[in-house]
Amino acid sequence: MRESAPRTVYLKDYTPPDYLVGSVELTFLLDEENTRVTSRLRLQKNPASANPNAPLVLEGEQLQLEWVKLDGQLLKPERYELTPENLTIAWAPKVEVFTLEIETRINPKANTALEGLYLSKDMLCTQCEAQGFRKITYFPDRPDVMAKFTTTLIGDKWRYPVLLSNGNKVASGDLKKNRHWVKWEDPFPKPCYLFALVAGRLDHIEDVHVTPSGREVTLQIYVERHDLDKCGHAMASLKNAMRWDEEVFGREYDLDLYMIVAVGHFNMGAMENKGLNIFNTKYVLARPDTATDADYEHVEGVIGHEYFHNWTGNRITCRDWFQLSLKEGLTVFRDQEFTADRSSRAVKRIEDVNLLRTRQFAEDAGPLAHPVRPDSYIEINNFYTLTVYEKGAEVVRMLHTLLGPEGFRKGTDLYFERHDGQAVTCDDFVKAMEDANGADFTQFRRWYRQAGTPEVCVLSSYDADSQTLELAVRQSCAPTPGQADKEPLHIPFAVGLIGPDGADCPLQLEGEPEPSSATTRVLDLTQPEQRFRFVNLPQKPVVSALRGFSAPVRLHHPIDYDELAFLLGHDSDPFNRWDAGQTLASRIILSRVEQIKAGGTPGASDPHLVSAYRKALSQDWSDLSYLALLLTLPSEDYVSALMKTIDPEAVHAARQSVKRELTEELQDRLLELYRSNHRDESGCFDEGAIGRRKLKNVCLGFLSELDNSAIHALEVAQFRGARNMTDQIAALGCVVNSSNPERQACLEDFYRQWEQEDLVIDKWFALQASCHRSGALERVQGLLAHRAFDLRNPNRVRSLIGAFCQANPVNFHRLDGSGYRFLGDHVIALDGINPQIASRMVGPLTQWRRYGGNRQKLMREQLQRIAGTDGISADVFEMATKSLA
Ligand code: B3K
Ligand code: ZN
Repeated sequence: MRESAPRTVYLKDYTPPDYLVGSVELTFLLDEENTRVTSRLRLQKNPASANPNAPLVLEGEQLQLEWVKLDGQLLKPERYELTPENLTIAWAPKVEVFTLEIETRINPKANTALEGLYLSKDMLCTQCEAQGFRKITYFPDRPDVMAKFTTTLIGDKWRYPVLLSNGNKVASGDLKKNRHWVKWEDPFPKPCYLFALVAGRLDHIEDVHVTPSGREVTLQIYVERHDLDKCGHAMASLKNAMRWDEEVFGREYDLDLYMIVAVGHFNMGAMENKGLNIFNTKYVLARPDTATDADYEHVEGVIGHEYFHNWTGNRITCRDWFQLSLKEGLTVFRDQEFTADRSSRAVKRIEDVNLLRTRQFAEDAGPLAHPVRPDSYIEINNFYTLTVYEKGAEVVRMLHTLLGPEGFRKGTDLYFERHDGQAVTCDDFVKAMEDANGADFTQFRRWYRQAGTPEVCVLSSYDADSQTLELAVRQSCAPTPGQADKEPLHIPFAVGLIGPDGADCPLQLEGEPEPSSATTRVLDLTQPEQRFRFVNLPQKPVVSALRGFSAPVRLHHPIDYDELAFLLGHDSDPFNRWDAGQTLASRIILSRVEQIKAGGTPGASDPHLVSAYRKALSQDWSDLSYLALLLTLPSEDYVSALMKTIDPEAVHAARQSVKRELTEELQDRLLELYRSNHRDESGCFDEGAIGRRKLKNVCLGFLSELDNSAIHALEVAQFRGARNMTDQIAALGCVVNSSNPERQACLEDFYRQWEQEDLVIDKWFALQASCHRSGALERVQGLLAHRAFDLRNPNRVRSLIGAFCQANPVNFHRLDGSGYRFLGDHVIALDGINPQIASRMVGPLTQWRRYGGNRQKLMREQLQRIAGTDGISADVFEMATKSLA
């Protein structure tokens, strides 16, 4: 056990900082194992501090303190107190402004947690959000202390020819012993979590962007030499993102230089450090033969996301870490809109909602449920969650829906004008939206403080005599940990009515003089129960509820198979059209689950689904990516989420059997579509070529269910002939998940072909880890010993251990508990290396309540074992104990 439970931090305890930092000058004498950091802080008392006699408390962890000087005078050790977490000077000068100088030493090579200053291969780099700066030097490490940073980097010319930090390069020079120095100055005050440095042997590509006001911005992307030919897409993405933010939000960039550095060892996707973004290579590098279409899209999305943070995060930052969604929810909303504008809006919306409904809803329904603005945390790194990011973005999206695009833009304009240069709260953001529009979001604010997914039930009744349709809508929300009683929320509920001819009906609510021009109406749900009566409807319409997924709620809308098929055929709302198909397929898979559990042999294939598919397959579609989604069966995770108690084997078997039957019925058409869309357009990334690849590969996925020699040959031909990664990996996936006799040969060839490309080898691991054939655990265990596997590289850990535990439910949840034990072992092993990554891996175990008795017991056993491990980190401790509570 840990010796003592780690400390919990509460939002209600927030107080303003006692001291402010005007400026800080940092000097780094860089060395892999012994870096010397000197800092010179200009400090002053904060007039807003509640305590005029407060001691000066700085945060610092795992630092070796050399000396401290106050206003130039060396401090004797009795003048300060040093603990493993703080440097405290009880008696700070009473003068207005004073100077504190500190020297510390750190060992980047020993830093396997990848937080603070660390080594990625031969490159030195930093990650400071949320609280990594305290592993570099003693500092008031909180986001509401914003300071001007000047940074001088000194290093060996051969090892560290490139020396980068935030802002503008202002001076450089040579030193004795083959060393050199570079000085950087960032004119914008920033919290220390946005500090960054990079030193290493790097190459770069360069371009220029001219902002509307005429500022010429130099854009640079730094990578290892070997990757220089994989940066073009990232650069194009950056330029697109800059233009988009200028046009859509009226925001332009504010420095003369914007740098991105790609590193191979990174705990998450990327980091928005001011002027010097540091990225996981996964979200920078892309070449048609090494990256899939999905990778291309993610690169553009993440480049956009980090760029957009320059205004939503950096210029205006968070007052405290409870406000994390202020920057993350808003920035995710912005990157979603960017991608929607750049590609297919409907497809983007479906992908985002899919993620939200399968993963965020599970988080919101589990033991770790928390509000978008949490009330407390033990380890803030555990709160970079789907709730803070994705649900946070949905909350911003609802404001956009309620205010309309112009009203929303007025709100963001006011927000930027009012709070530029400040550290603020989610409430300040909502206030700006209200003030700019004369709106009242008092009730809406509950979305920030109330956890859990609301349930919305809709009942409709049509009265032919009065030609009216009444909607009775009820909302509720189940209790979540620490929140027993829930209040009703302000839910924007978008509905449309579709007539028997398939066209949208004019919408006129009782009491309105005439129908509105729009055929989608956003109803304001504010009460536990409300009724809405639509008039002037000569024929009974079908209700299309929650169009565009206008709120992050679980919808209950009793509607029969025929109506679902009708919506799938006619709904003018592309999200709801797709969703009708998903609901239809889920119901059929779920009834198959019941048959399987009852020991019965599955009945004949379901006529509703077959005819719906046949219809979709026979139509002409302009957006083939959309058609590909329409044809994709709901995932096992999605179907599981609809069950009271999850039975992973039955879900897997049921979904597979439905897929196989559909294929048997429709194989000719699937093959025809496959053939007509299978062309070599490897270097093309227009919507057309991407759509053709997506559709073709969905068809191949169905066809591979036939598992016969003709299809095996087709798979292998695509695999061997592919000149782009989308086609190659899709074919390999089919090969590996079938009984194709060339399975092993293809896997070996793929490895040999891509041995030098880390990101492609990650795909090779992930593909095998998520293979649903039996024996996956043994194969994963074998791969742990592979020479390319490394527990210290987060991308590798995610691609093997993460993929097995999160993307292979039927194997992970093996009834003997061996999957759970495997995860327990690796969480414990990883915790000693990198607590953030270990903590992320705990996720699947936290869902134990959703499974049957024996699985529950086995999962709990692992959580107990993890929580009881000697010296376990606060990160993992919080996840394990909260999910057991
Ligand atoms: N702000 C960073 C996330 C930092 C995570 C720290 N554990 C990336 C992003 O959301 O843009
Ligand atoms: Zn972000």
